Amino acid sequence: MSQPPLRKNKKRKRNAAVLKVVMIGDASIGKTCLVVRYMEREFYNSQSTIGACFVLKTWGNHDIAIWDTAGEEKYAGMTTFYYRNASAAILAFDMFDRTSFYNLNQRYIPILNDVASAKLKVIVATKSDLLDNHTRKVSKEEGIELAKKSNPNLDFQKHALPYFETSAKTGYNVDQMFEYIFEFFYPGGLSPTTGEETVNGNIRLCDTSKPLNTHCC
Ligand SMILES: Nc1nc2c(ncn2[C@@H]2O[C@H](COP(=O)(O)OP(=O)(O)OP(=O)(O)O)[C@@H](O)[C@H]2O)c(=O)[nH]1
Ligand SMILES: [Mg+2]
Repeated sequence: MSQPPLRKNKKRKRNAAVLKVVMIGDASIGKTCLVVRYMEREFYNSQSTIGACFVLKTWGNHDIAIWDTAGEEKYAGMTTFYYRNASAAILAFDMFDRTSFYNLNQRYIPILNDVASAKLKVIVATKSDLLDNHTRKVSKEEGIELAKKSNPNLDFQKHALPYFETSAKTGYNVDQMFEYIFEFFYPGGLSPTTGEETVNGNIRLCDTSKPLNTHCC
């Protein structure tokens, strides 16, 4: 009896992630909540990250690794390991915590520049939902200035300024921030190319709703 013809597998092969994005900033400023909001469309009180967590985002035909590093001081030695080979960095601070902004400039950016030649550094202010009842400690102008200073070779005629004010709680500007990065590296990345199926999914190798010691690196 003749065999039925093999059906062509329409699923594309998963490639090794070629783009690495690292999230950097002080503890409790909301890095993990940003990733959770983007990947899972949810907001919940996450636990402090241990070391670093990794998620894989599929953007069109591209796999993008997002590394969410721990901000707690005790992990400072190990987290810089995760900066290596990063193409882009999300440098986040809490707009109600001046020290977290100061530390980007004084601590994280110099280390990042030492270990990786990230082409894009996105400055991200977090917790904008609190603006109604709290006084911000870092102005928008200061954030913009740092974004300009951190990306001296960026063509601002071609690209929007890499500065975002965000809220993981409401979702404000979260998609825009991540997708600015993906579009920067893969313009039109979500358009189907060569008739191939366009996939938009994710793999998460860290569950922040559970004790993290067995999930994080
Ligand atoms: N109001 C408000 N609170 C937020 C927001 N994002 C985070 N938080 C709060 O800040 C806490 C810390 O957020 P995380 O995302 O765990 O902070 P982190 O920067 O990942 O901290 P580490 O993992 O220790 O480096 C959360 O549990 C929330 O209570 C936000 O957009 N709005
Ligand atoms: Mg975290």
